[in-house]
Amino acid sequence: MLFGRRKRKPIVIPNKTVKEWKYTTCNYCSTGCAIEIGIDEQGKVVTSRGHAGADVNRGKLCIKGLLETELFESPGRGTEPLIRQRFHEPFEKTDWDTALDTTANKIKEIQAKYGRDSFAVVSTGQLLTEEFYTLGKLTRGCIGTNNYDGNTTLCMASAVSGYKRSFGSDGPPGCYEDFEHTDCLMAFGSNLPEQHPVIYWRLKEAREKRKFPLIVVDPRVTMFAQFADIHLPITPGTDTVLINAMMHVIFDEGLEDRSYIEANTSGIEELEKLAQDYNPKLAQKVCGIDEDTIRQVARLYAKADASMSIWTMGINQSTHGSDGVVNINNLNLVTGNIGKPGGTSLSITGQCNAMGTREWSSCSGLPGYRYLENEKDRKDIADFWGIDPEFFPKKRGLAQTDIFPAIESGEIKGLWLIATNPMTSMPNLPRIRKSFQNLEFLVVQDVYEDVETNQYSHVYFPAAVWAEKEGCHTNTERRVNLTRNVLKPYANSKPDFWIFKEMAKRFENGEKIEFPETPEGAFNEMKQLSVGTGRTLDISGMSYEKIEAARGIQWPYRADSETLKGDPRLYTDGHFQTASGKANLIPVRFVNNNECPDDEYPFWLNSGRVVEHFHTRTRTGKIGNCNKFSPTPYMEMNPDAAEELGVQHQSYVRLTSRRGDAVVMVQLTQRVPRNMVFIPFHYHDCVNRLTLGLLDPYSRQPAFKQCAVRIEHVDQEEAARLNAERRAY
Ligand SMILES: Nc1nc2c(c(=O)[nH]1)N[C@H]1C(S)=C(S)[C@@H](COP(=O)(O)OP(=O)(O)OC[C@H]3O[C@@H](n4cnc5c(=O)[nH]c(N)nc54)[C@H](O)[C@@H]3O)O[C@H]1N2
Ligand SMILES: Nc1nc2c(c(=O)[nH]1)N[C@H]1C(S)=C(S)[C@@H](COP(=O)(O)OP(=O)(O)OC[C@H]3O[C@@H](n4cnc5c(=O)[nH]c(N)nc54)[C@H](O)[C@@H]3O)O[C@H]1N2
Ligand code: SF4
Ligand SMILES: [Mo]
Repeated sequence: MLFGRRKRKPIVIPNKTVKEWKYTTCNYCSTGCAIEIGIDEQGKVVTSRGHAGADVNRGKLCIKGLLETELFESPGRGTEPLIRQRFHEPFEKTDWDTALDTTANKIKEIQAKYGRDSFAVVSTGQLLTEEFYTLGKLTRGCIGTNNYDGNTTLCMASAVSGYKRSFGSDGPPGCYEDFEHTDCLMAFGSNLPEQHPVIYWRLKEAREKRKFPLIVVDPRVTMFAQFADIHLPITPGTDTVLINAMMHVIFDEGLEDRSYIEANTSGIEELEKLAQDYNPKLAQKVCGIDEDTIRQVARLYAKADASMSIWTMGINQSTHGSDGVVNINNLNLVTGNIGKPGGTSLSITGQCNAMGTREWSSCSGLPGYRYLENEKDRKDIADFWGIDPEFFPKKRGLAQTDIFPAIESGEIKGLWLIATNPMTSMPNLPRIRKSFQNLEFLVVQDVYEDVETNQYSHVYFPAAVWAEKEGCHTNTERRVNLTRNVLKPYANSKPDFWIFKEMAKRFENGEKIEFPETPEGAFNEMKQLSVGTGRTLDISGMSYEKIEAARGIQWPYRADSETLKGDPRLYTDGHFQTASGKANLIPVRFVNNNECPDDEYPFWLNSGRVVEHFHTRTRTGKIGNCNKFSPTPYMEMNPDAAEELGVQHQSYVRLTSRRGDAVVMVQLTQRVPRNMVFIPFHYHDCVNRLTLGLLDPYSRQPAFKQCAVRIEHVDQEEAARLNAERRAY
C-alpha cells in the first residue's frame, strides 16, 4: 500500500495561453484600479491581473476586481431588446430599430401631451465618460427634458454641493499620494478597507513607512475603526456637532492658521461666533463623544504639520450631508489644510465613474462643470453643439429623489432608467413601487434583463458591459483612466454609447448636433470643451494613447503639459473658483431632524455595504465566489440587545419601521452598539423597505443611514422559506 503523494496527480495550473493583454479600468468602485485582461488566439478572455505599473493599485485588486471577468457571461444578461404594451404582460423579443423607434415615439407623444419635462431620464455613475457626454447631448440637446438626473444623488450629491459651497466648484482637491505626506488622518463615515480596499492598502502602506495618527468616526466598529488609533463612535447624524466642537477648541486655544485664513478665506467672523456655541461640554451630550476626547482630537488635528480628512456615505447620506461636507472643509480651511501635500478634504467617491458623470453628463448642468444658470455657459455649449441656446432650460430641473414623487403626483409620465436599479436602491421602497405603477411608459437600459426595475418596463434595452466597450473613467483622485474594448458585446446587446447615438437620430435636433461614431471622437469634443481660462477641469492634453501609457492621468492636464503627469492637487495657490477667489467659511448650525429611536421603534437602523457585494447584487450576486460569503439578507445586532429580546444568533427576525417591514437573519456582533442594527443594503426587498430617506435640503440626497425600527422574533421556517425565495438568483 502506498501512502501520500506518489499515487496522486500533482496540481496542475492550466496553461493559459495569453496572446495579448488588454488595458482596462475596474468598473465597480471609484478607486480606479487598472486591470489587464488576457485574451487567447480566439479572442477569448482567459485570465486577468492587476496592472503592476499602474500608480493607483500597483498590481493589487480586491475580490470584486479579481473576479470581474466572470461578468461577461454571467446569468441573466440581456440578449435582445424586449417590448410589451403593459407591464404585467409577458415581454416579446424585438429588433433594435423597433425598440428605438417605439421609445422615441413614446417620448415625443408624452412630451406633446404633457409638456417637455413630463419625460424624465435617470442615469448612473457607472457608464463610461464618453457615454455620459453623449447622453447629455441627447437629453439636454435633443429630447430637451429638464428632469434629468442620476443615482449619484443617492451617493455623491452632498460632496458635490459641499465642494461648490466652500470652494466655488466641484472636484476633490487631494489625492492618494497625500497619505505619504500627512501627519494626521481623520475619516468620517467611511469603511475604507471594505469599500475601497485598494485605497486602504495605499493608506496602510504609508502608515507602515511612517506612523501618523488615524482617527475613524463611525457609529459602528468597522474594520477601519479596528485599525484606527482613535475610534469615535458618534451618535448617528451628528458629525457637524463634533466638528463645531473641534473648531471651538481650536479657536479657544489659538490653534488655527491665521495667515492662511486671512489670505485665502472669507467668513471667519461668523464661523468663530458659531463655534462659541459648541463648547465640548455641551456638544458631548449631542454627538456622544466625551469632552476630553473632542479636545484631544482637535489638538492632534490642528497641531499636526499636515492633516487631512476623508469621508464617504456616513457624511453624504444624511439630512445635513452637504453641511457635513462644508464643515469638514471649514475644519481644513481654518487649519490651513487645503492644497498642500498631506493637507486636504478628500471625498472618497462611490461608483467607478461617479466623477465622470459629475464632469461631463450635463445631469445637473452642462458639460465641463458648466451651469444652466449661466448665460455664457448655455451659449458656449449651444454654439459648440450647433443648436439654439433657448433650447436649454435656465435652471436645473428635479433631482433623482424628487423625480419619483413627481411620478407619484402625475407630473412625470414617462421615465428612462439607465444603469440604475431604484427598485432596490431607493429609500422607502413601498412608495417607489407604487410610483412605477403610475408611469405610462418606462424604458430600462441595463446589462441584466432580470434587474428588478424591469418588472415595470415597457421596453428593455440590453446593454453591453465594461470591457465590451471602450472609454474612460475618472476616479476619486481625478485620475482619468481607460478601458479598451476587449471583446464583442454579449449576444445582441449594444454599448450604451451606440444606444444614445442611435436614439439621437430620431429627434429633430439630432440632425443638427454631430454625434461622433466612436467614443474617442466624443473624448476629443470633451477635450475641446475643457480648455478655458482658469478652469480646473482641463483634460485638453490627454489622449487615449497617453492615458494608457501613463496608466491614468489626473486632471488638470493641459495641452502644454510636458510630462505624463497631471496636477496631483487643486488649490495649491490658495486661489478658489469663487467670485472673490477666496474659499467660503460657512457656519453650520445643527438641527436634529432625524427620525430617532423612541419607545415604539427603539433601534437605530444603519445600512451600508460589505466587501464582497456591489450595490443591488445584479453583478456580484451572479458571481459564485462573491455571493457565497453572504447570500442571505442579514443584520448585525449587539448580543446584549439580542438577549433582552430573546433573539438567537442566526435566527430570523422581523424588523418594522413606519414604512414597512423586512425579514433578516441575525448575526450577533459587538460591532454595533446596543441601540443600533446594521443591514447591508445589497438585497432586494430588504433594508430599503424600512428606510425613510429624509432629504438634504441642498443636495437632495437621502439619509439612508438614520431611521428607527423595532425588532421581533418570527416563525423560523416561514422566514427561512421567504428568504430562500428571495435569494434564488
Ligand atoms: N464592496 C463594495 N465597495 C463599494 C460599494 C459596494 O457596494 N460594495 N459601493 C461603492 C459606492 S457607490 C459607495 S457610495 C461607497 C460607500 O462607501 P462607504 O461610505 O465607506 O460605505 P457604507 O458602508 O455605505 O458606509 C460607511 C459607514 O458609514 C457609517 N455611518 C452611518 N451613519 C453615520 C454617521 O452618522 N456618521 C458617521 N461618521 N458615520 C456613519 C456606517 O456605520 C458605515 O460603516 O463604496 C463604494 N465601494
Ligand atoms: N439603504 C441604503 N440604500 C442605498 C445606499 C446605502 O448605503 N443604504 N447607498 C446608495 C448609493 S451610495 C448608491 S451609489 C446607490 C446604488 O444604486 P443603483 O445604482 O440603483 O444600484 P446598482 O446595483 O449599482 O445598479 C446599477 C445597474 O446598472 C447595471 N449596469 C452595470 N454596468 C452597466 C453598463 O455599462 N450599462 C448599463 N446600461 N447598465 C449597467 C447593473 O446591472 C445594475 O442593474 O444605492 C443607494 N442606496
Ligand atoms: S478596489 Fe475598487 S477599483 Fe479596485 S479592484 Fe476593488 S472594486 Fe475594483
Ligand atoms: Mo454610491
